[in-house]
Amino acid sequence: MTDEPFKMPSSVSSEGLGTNLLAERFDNCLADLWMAFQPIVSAKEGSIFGFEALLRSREPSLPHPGAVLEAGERLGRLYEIGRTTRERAFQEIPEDSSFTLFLNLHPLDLSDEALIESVARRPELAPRLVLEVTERAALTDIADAKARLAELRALGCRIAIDDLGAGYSGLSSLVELEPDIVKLDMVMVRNLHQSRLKQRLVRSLVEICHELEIGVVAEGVEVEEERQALVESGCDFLQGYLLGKPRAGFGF
Ligand code: G
Ligand code: MN
Repeated sequence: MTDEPFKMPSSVSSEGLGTNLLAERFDNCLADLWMAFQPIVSAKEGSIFGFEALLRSREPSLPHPGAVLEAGERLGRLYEIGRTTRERAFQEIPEDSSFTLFLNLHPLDLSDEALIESVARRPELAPRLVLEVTERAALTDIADAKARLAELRALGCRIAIDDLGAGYSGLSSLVELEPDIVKLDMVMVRNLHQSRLKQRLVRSLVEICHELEIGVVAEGVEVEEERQALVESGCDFLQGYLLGKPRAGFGF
């Protein structure tokens, strides 16, 4: 017996893999990754407000975004994920459109000079960007995180708190980041119509956000009853399989 924690088989987790092999798989993944886009609609009208860009991997050993991020972290190559996904998403956005593009940031991306540069190079795009941050890795660990966010804001980007209510993104992030938008995690959305407590919480949160001029997006909306309860709670925007699954391009 050892005190070693249980390790997933290497086909599932990158843990325990040789660095060279992992690097090879990571290279393949980056060379071949694609972006899915999921619609975010206005709660009242159902019209498209924007799309969230979501990383998708074709590398079988790194099948989902979590695995890709974990590999990037282990290899010290996390920046490359952000750089590649931004490049792909910016390439794809049609110039004759005006929707908002939501992009996920890893907190470490904030210390990457290339992030600010990539936004500064596309001044016409910056006001259409919402950068989503979570507290998965505490932002307080990143030197100058707030200064970087301020720079991005000065370029015209908006900032969203992702996964609010999920545990790793708490109310303190509201105070800390003063976001333009909050994204309510799907744990708060799931079966909202069946929980008076959730309804009360969502309603209060929406009220506070509106007082602070923060827009509220509800994530992971799957059924009509949830949609209805969210509209009644005053949510501004909806995202989830009910409204549209993530897929290639900006179809709806
Ligand atoms: O952490 P973040 O909120 O960025 O992750 C969004 C993830 O949630 C994406 O991987 C997306 O595929 C997934 N997703 C989007 N809509 C739904 C939904 O309605 N239900 C579920 N279960 N997952 C969803
Ligand atoms: Mn997100």
